[in-house]
Amino acid sequence: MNPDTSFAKSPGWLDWYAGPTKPQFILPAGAVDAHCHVFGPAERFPYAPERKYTPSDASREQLFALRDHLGFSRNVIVQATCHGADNRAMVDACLASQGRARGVATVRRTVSDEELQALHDAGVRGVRFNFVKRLVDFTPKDELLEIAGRIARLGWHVVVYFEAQDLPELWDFFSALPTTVVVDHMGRPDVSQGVDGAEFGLFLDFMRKHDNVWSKVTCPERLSVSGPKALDGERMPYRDVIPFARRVVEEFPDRVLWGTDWPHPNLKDHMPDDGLLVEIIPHIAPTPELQRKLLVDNPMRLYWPEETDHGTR
Ligand code: 0GY
Repeated sequence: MNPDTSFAKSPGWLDWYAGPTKPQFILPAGAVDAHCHVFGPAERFPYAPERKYTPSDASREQLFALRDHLGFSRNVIVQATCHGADNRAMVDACLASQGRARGVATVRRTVSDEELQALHDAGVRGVRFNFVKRLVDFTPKDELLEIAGRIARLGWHVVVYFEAQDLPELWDFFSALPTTVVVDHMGRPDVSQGVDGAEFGLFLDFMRKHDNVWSKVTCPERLSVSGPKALDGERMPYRDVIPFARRVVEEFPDRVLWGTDWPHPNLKDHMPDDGLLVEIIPHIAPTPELQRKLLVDNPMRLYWPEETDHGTR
């Protein structure tokens, strides 16, 4: 069978964790899981021919069940690279959510104004530019700038995914973006270099110098070197990542977002229990006020501005 259409999972693929713990940390009312994905189901929403991995399906119903189980009210569903620029699975989930999910799409420069408007009507409020080489092929920066200019007119923002060592090269490009810019997973620091290391210092500097830049303080399970893993009831997992996230939350409380990253694509070692991931939140946002900003006020301002007193640019 043609490997492009068989949708057999990539070798070594880990299925997402079934039956997560109920978190002891009670999320504030209206909390938003601001980084998660849907995958397929492949027979309805085929994976893209240009994908770099084939995941196990993770449907909208399964995502909404996780939302309810963990105590979230809403989701921001980020287009995953396994679906390329075919946003149908993400759009379908947004439309089925009864207003409780908004989306971040992937588009090419060939996207028409009508298609952008249809994405907007479905709940899309951003596009994602991915610079992680194991996930995507290179897209020229002039194409990305052109897209950014067009989506800015819709009031959308740009989500960027890159690895820490690439920030110096990307700095000028990011600085030229005309929208709010949301960085995935704190720019993926190498946590073994320490929270006071030069690499993370550059990222903090980047946020200091650009007040339109936000960060998702997400993915400790991806960044952690020494764990412990979010398994077996461990309520303070990935301790080596906590100081990084806490530093960002405390310095930029109005420009941070949190999400599960369910269903956790491309983890090689283990799959986290999402209930235990939620237990990390009070360690990175230690006061109720910081928790409310991180989980409610900030994502609402960015994704549901019409429901807040003031929007964001
Ligand atoms: C994440 C991280 C990853 C994958 C993707 O779109 C994607 O395929 O985002 C990764 O492999 O690091 O944010 O889900």
